[in-house]
Amino acid sequence: MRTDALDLSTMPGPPVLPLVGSAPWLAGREGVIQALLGLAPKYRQTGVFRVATPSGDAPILVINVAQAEAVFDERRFQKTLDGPLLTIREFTGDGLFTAYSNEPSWGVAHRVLSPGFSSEQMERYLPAMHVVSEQLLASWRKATAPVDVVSDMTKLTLDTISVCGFGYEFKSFELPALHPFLQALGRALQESTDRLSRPALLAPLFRGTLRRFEDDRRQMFELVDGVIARRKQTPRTEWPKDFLSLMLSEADPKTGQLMSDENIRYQVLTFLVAGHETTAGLLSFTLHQLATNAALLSRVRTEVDEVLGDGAPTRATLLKLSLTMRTLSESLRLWPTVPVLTVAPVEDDVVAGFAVPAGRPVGVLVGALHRDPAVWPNAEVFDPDRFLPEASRARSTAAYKPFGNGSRSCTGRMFALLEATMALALVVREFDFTANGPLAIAPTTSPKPAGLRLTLRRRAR
Ligand code: MNH
Repeated sequence: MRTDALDLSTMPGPPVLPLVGSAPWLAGREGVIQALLGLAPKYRQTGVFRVATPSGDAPILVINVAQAEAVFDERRFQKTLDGPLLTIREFTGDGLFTAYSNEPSWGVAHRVLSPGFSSEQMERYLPAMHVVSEQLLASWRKATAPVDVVSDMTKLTLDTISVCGFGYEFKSFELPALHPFLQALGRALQESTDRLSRPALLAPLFRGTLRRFEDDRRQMFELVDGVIARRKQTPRTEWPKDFLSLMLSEADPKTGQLMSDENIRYQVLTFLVAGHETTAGLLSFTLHQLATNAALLSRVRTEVDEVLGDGAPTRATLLKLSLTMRTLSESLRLWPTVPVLTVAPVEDDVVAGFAVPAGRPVGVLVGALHRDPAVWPNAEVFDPDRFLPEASRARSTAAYKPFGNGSRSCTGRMFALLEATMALALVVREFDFTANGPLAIAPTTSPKPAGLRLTLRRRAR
């Protein structure tokens, strides 16, 4: 370690009080992440700051591109788990998202599941994605009141990933409320964030909450184990080519190892966790933007009309919707739905001049990185053209990380973008819509617009 590195305890940040840590500076209707984003501009000079949560975590947060470049070097820093991810791991175990990089099961699953994300496979998922999108459109055609966007986008993304992932139909658009499994999943995810604001000393008093978390976890395991058992009882010749079949039939090309049933259960839950809130949030933020930005809506719609016409979307036509996709990219810049990436130095290292011991978690506050004025001029302005190829090439690759970094980055990225592009294109093709107010953000684990409702009208054509 460099000897001139500063001591970590001198890193700037809001005051830390006994018992509650920096809670007064982290409170707010929009939740901890929005509070951190509000604090970030004060610390642009150093590019990092630290806080203390009531739960006793003391995250170091990187906010500038220059400092992020160092922590995205995988030879020096590796993904680790901290805060909410540790709670999520209680039900996703050593699944891809919450595995430690040095756990052998990560490598096995990464190799077995990679073919499940090939372009060929995407082609296979497309019809199912289309069916679910059509269910959304059908429910919106019938709507007699403003629609609850986050709820509907959640139904869309959950049904899509569960059908494509393991052939399970929640039929969310036919149910008046979210399926009990999905409620359990939602509560368990929320618990992962709520724990941050619970003073460590008081945590044992939250017995009811803990018991409910246990119940929710059991309920999730039961449903998933049932799905796995049923697939195994079905003759192999009838197995669909989905993630579950891959996991049950393919051995790891490197070790020859088959995935264990327990690990497969964790992967199924991982796909549900990693693959629904994030995409639902992305679609909701984008719809709010389009509802309040008539010029952009008109440009996107022109593109959709020109490329799709009245036809059914295919992978090839969706990939031609370049402005629509840039709009999604710009949404993820301003409202990244995975708000923090956590890494730790492999050996004692230095971040922004501060000594960080090996293994000490360091977070990258993605929304702040995506607003670094050194790289993003007029950062608060929504401008999809920041993602024109030339502009993207001119930027540091560390400047934009909505899908994470390096070997631990999102394997579902293409799946998510195809799904979101399809849903967005079909919605703007058919509806005009207005939002019920300016953007507010909900304090959920993955940020989402709070209380967003759209008033829909079938588009005059
Ligand atoms: Mn996804 C990892 C963002 C959609 C499956 N995803 C990650 C990471 C980010 C991320 C960021 C890395 C997290 C970290 O470093 O700790 N993911 C997204 C976003 C969307 C998304 C913003 C939608 C928009 N993800 C999806 C979908 C799927 C999926 C859809 C599944 C079909 N993601 C994963 C998996 C991982 C992951 C699996 C873990 C990869 C690994 O570590 O090997």
